Amino acid sequence: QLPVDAILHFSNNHAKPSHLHFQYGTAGFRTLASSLDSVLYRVGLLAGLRSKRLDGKTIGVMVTASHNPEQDNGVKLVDPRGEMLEASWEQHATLVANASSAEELIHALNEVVRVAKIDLSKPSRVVYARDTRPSGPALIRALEDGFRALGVEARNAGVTSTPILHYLVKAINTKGTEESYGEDSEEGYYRKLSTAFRALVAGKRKLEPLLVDCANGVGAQAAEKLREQIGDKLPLILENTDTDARGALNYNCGADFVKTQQKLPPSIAPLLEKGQRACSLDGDADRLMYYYVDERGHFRMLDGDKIAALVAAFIVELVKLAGLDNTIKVGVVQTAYANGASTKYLAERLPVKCVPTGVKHLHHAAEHYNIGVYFEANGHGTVLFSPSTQQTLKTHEPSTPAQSTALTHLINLTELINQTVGDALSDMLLVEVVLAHKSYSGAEWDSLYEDLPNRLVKVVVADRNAFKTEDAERRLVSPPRLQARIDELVRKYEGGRSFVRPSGTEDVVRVYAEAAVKSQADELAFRVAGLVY
Ligand code: 16G
Ligand code: ZN
Repeated sequence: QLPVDAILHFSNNHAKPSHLHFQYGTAGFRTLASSLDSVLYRVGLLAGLRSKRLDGKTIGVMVTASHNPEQDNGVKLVDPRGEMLEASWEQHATLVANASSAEELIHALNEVVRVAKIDLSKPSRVVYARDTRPSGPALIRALEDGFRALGVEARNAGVTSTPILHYLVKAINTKGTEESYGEDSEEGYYRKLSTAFRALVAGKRKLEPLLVDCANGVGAQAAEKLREQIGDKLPLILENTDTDARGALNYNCGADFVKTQQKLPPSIAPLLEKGQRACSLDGDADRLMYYYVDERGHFRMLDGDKIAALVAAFIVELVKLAGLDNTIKVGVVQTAYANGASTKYLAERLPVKCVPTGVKHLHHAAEHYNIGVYFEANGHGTVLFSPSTQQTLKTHEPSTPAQSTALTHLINLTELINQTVGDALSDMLLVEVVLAHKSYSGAEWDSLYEDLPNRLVKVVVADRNAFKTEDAERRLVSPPRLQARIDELVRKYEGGRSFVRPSGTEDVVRVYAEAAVKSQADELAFRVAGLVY
């Protein structure tokens, strides 16, 4: 039986605004923070049910709106292995969030208990955290009321990054087992990453200082703690670390600003010397953008595609050096937004798969390889080593010193990389390891391939749900005949490629276009947008 009285009692303080509809989408629930109180309370209840369903395994709850403006907030559930919430539960979450009254809420919860076959007598455990948004503390209190109502054993991880929360979930659930993911504390996370990093750069030259734009978010605190532990091989200069200044979060800085504006954050511009590497985190430190200013003073962006190219090629090389290229297959997963030049570069070297937008799709596809590298162009990504591959790495007997070194590097990479989800700080250390090993400057990394000019525009339409896609979002099946007209346009452009998809996070349709020259990419994007409108 559900503790109906307790649920009703707390519900009084967390009534749902009647005019709002909530949807658990690619980013969980996300909207203006001021609309989210009832959602947080109900997510507290739901997290408890999810844990009961999984026999008391610990579920994660992260309160953040990532790269979105400071006045927004959001909430996401994390499954026991540190992964995104199982897809079927997204509907349960939406159902529970939209119950119009306290009685309807009980009804919706009972429905979830029935459909998901939940044994309410099981224990429930949750670990939760928030980013630095000023709306965070009040939303956390609403969440905690949900835990209280259901009698959840809840652990507060405080203010931390999204990837650290994912790490904690996995560490807690694997504690004391053979697959232990690490100590279940923030300190354990810093120690794990920095130990692996120091081992991977031992004997390498000291790296040039790296400027880190922390987006005035939670990444600033985490980067500071990492900096203390990674040693002197990589000097980090931390900028935009003001997490108290109102309105500063993600404002004119951060990974999303860099990717969408394709320029330096104004706060970084005066600090950056020609050729010097810099990178931007987003507001919850799960996205990463690199960049530099070239000899001619031009801004050059090294996005998720460039990171994938750098990292995948390096791992393929190590696997070969270790003498394991017949046993371990490396593959890459991208989305339709990946620059065509990156796809070409990668496909010449290893298998590449394209999947729909959203981390859950990339993550699942990457699990099908022995080593799966996935990155979205927006800078979210990681590398997954399958359990059998990790076993192979541990037990393989190298036959030469060179093989032994490569093997040790690969094992250290499994420790350096946060395999639960994209992690800006772990990815940053990964990039720096590769640059150190290859003795690459930013410009040399950049020259792996030349990006095709591209343009992304958004179009406000009457009903974005009218747009349905296939082939990993690269083609429209509805509205009817629209795809044929897009194809006809694309044919007129040299190196032309364009696709249209409904956003999963905003009430718009997005149009992407690529062409051999910039003006043509812009023109193609606007002409396709004209067809959509
Ligand atoms: C969310 C996704 C991100 C995706 C973006 C697309 C997760 C954790 N995040 O931020 O992967 O690139 O949505 O947004 O899945 P869109 O559907 O509005 O283009
Ligand atoms: Zn983020």
